[in-house]
Amino acid sequence: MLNRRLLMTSLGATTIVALGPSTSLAASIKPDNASALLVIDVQNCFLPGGSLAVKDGDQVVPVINRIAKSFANVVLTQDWHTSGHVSFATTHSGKKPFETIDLPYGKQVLWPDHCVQGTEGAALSKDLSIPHAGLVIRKGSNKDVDSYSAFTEADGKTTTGLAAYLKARKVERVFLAGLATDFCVAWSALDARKADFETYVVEDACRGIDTQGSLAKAWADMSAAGVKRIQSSDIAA
Ligand code: VGL
Ligand code: ZN
Repeated sequence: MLNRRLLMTSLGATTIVALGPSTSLAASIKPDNASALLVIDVQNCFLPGGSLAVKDGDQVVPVINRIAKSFANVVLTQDWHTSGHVSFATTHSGKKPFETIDLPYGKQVLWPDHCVQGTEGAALSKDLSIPHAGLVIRKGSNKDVDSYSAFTEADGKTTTGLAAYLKARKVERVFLAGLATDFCVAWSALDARKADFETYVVEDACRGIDTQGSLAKAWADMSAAGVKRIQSSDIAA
């Protein structure tokens, strides 16, 4: 869609007229009390220098700090694994990170050890500045089941309670930001749709891992599920 209209003169010269703020699409979304920001896994392990570092992962932090000011409801998540977690390559002899295995609940990508409960790597970035966040959800704590999603574990049935919490708070719309776009952000966004929330992913407030085409697939899956892809500049301060 165009956010600016072009007016052409009949003499072939072109005049570009930028119409006033009322016609601009910039900052067109104003979060209200029925909106919540979900800040996914902005943890040291996923930041530069971490064991499962997402490229440019640290660049999401100032963007998230800025947009969080527009939300009365903010939920933070932490990936929170046991040592020897089923998603770690080191748990499976002969397996390397980024290989996949079949588990009772489906295909599992194997990862470097990351976000072990209580470790510095599992801590939220010290540069996150969202003092008004109301809830921290920890997920992936079941040794035998991964949980990319903030809503439902990878078995497809065990809930974290997040949907019920949001509904009890009368939230109807969720906005997702954080790491990684193609895993925990995407799975959370898809589950948000399943729970009937209007769902937005703030693209420039996320970064992806992108292994084996995962980033393009995640955007395609999210689009098919009705997830809206927006930029932080679409959100009014
Ligand atoms: C994540 C891989 C493994 C994520 C968590 O936060 O996207 N990715 N565990
Ligand atoms: Zn994990």
